[in-house]
Amino acid sequence: MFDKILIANRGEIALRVLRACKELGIATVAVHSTADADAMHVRLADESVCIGPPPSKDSYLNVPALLAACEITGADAVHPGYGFLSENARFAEILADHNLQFIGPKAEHIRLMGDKIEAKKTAKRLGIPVVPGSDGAVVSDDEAMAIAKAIGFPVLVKAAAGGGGRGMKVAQTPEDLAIALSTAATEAKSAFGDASVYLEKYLQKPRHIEIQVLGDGRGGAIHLGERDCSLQRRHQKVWEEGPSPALDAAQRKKIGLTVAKAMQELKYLGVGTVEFLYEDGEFYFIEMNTRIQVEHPVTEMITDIDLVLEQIRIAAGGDLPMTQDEVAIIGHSIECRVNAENPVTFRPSPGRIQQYHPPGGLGVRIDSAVYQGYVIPPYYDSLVGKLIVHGKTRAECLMRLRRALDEMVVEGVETTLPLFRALVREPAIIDGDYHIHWLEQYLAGQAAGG
Ligand code: MV4
Repeated sequence: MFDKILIANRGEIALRVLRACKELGIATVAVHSTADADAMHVRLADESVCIGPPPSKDSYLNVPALLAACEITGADAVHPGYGFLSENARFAEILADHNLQFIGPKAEHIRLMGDKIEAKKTAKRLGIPVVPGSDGAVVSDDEAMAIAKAIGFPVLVKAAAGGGGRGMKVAQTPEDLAIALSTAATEAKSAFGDASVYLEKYLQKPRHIEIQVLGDGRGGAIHLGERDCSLQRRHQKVWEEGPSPALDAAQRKKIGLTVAKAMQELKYLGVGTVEFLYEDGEFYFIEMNTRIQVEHPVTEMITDIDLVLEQIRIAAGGDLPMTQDEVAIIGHSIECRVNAENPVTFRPSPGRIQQYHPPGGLGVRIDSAVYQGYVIPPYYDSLVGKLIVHGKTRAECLMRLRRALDEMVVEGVETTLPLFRALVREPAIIDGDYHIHWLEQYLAGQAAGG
């Protein structure tokens, strides 16, 4: 096992990793920008190192500064959290070159899944269902038209180097296709330096369902059920829950075992998430994330597995914590991402938290690094904290969420709490009857006075 882990992140995930390290008896090193000197992860870590000025590129993304921090503290492993350097294959390789263990997947798998075309080809080869479309990059308008006509309009043009919704263009009809191809390629070239695009059938009202996996890197891999992340705004997830209200146990088992088998064949190491669009009873692979995700607590609550702790154990060469047969999905969990933003305009609202009262009680969890008097800096994401609830059933979970939201107090900055208090009373949410466009349509209706 590692002796000392450097946590190359900030905010709630830095604290989350720190807690797992404490439980494993591993010493911790926090790193921070000058803007984060008063942060909770800095206070709770055994040691801390200032790695640069506020902009992320000069601090949390500053690889030489991180290597120097490892050197001076004698850390033997680095946990990247999510975002920042968590899916940077080169960073994983540089750490290895310095005899430091990257707590994450093999660099080759990070790189493979970062290329959306290669990821999709790999998924298909491993027996995972994919969206009908081009087999790789499209090279000409004529080729694209032939494929589009074969799969049927509308089609979606996606950037190979994209992901998370960047560089996508819908072509509703054959007349739209040439423009969709050229704008997607131009945008992809300027955003990612790679103009390659590929084509997919456009799914109109799917759900976003993702399968959590855990692999030992030696051919052992299990799935831990799914999370439904359909409620999002501008590709930012707002509410995540598990199990998905759309699936039954047989569907869960079928897609879960397909994904687990694929990860066994890949010899995947660590935690990962295989993302699908789900429509009319069918799953369609879109991407794989090779990191711990923001919404991982939903899975922790329904499986009683500490994903961050297992991630660390596995990075140190440990075995999987259980067999697939021993994984049980218990009850229901919902996570709300509470952001320091105006609940209507979503404009960021950094500043001092004047009053803070987190909710508590049975089945209520808060993953947050804020405290009363803390000043949310303007330089980073606006997550105040995640409210995660668990119940025996979805109905109990919703009841508990309503109660917890009513208890929670965050004053001094604007937050998205009022949005969640409205959502838990919406019939479509209560019924679990929503899709990836539901929230934006709901917000448009609210803005129109509906
Ligand atoms: C799609 C799609 C419809 N059809 N692919 C957006 C982010 C990226 N991960 C994939 N995305 C989509 N891919 C096909 N073939 C619709 C989306 C999409 C979306 C997906 C998941 C969650 C929210 C979304 C919001 C808009 C579009």
